[in-house]
Amino acid sequence: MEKYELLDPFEKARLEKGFEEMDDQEDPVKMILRHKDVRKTAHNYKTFTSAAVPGRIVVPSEINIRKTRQIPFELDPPVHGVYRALIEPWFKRPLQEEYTEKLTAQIAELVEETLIRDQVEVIEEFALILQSRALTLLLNIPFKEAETWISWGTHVFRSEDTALDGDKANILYKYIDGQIEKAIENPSEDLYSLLLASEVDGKKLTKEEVKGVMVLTFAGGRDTIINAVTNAIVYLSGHQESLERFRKEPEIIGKAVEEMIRYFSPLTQIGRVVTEDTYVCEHAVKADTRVSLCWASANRDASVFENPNQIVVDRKINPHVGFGFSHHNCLGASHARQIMRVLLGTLAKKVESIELFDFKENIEELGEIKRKVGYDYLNAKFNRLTK
Ligand code: HEM
Ligand code: EMZ
Repeated sequence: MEKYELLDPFEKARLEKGFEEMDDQEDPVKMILRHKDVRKTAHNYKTFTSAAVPGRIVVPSEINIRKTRQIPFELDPPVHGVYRALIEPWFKRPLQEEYTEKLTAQIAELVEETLIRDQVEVIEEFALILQSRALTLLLNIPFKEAETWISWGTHVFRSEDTALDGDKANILYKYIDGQIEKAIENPSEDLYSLLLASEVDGKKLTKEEVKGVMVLTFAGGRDTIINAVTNAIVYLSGHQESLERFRKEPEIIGKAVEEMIRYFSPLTQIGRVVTEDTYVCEHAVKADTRVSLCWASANRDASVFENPNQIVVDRKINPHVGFGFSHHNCLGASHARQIMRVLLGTLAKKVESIELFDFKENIEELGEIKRKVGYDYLNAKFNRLTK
């Protein structure tokens, strides 16, 4: 197996049954595996709700480490749409030219810092730094704030040895509470201040609601970006010819980004809670149990994607669900796409090849199924393009 490969562990169950079951803290999950079923279920919020107890739609469940409802993620229409509309324009700012220029400067500097090193640990010394620095642009916050976020490690709720770490989560919650108080005293042009000034039905958002948006922004955009960036580096280490292609045909970079999101599927699945007795793939499911939309499986469905287990950098038709589907589709997608486009473009311009040394894979345990989603650590060297 090539080092960059992320196998599809769902194939057999997807073909045979269309679903797979996993246990999770005594609240089992029926994972929905086919592209068609994932999309259909994502639409049907009346039977498959996101507005359950905070943390329950996440797998592994976060109900024991989180009381704050993440907004708009843990709401259903029509309320969902009201909150989403408040922040959607802000999350489209990454498409502006000035934003892209700043992001390009950040990433060019980081790649330069990496090129002069004999060895770099890609997770902590590249992907985490890139993600944190870029987030200062999304929040419109001073660049130096990234140093605090870098010190938290890759995932804000998980740590090396425990699936969910309450102490670690509390660091994030305290930090956000503090930032909200600062923004109340000293409003500025950042996301906190925008939220604090926003109204729903003529009423200002509560501090708890502001916190709900901010926790989601920090948590949802962290290990997803880190995995996307790291997997891209590993893929390119085995595919120097793709770097060359991006140099010669920069117009395909957008397609390559979509293909990498499909193939890597940095967010494996997100759950829903069943509101009434129903059927999933002809299989009875009871009210108040959990199902999940398994984006990673849907993205390898051979009835939708030709050669699903290959990265085809210029894949023409690519209806992947890596950023979700329907009303909850990823609000951070513009930011994530810009990061990946700028990264691939910058690497193509400056880097000839990437050498990999030792690494440890990050394997998610999903009942019987194991899925590689990224790396715990990965040492590499970037070699400068001299021609
Ligand atoms: C929603 C994936 C990056 C913020 C989602 C959903 C997916 C997803 C699959 C749908 C969840 C559902 O249906 O319940 C990803 C991937 C990313 C990424 C693969 C990176 C490659 C980000 C970033 C941010 C972000 C950078 C913000 C900083 C959000 C928000 C939602 C969301 C706010 C909820 C939208 C809603 O409920 O209307 N993401 N995400 N994501 N994501 Fe992302
Ligand atoms: C939640 C989730 C958001 C969750 C759209 O997905 O991402 C996960 O990484 C977090 O742990 O709390 O924000």
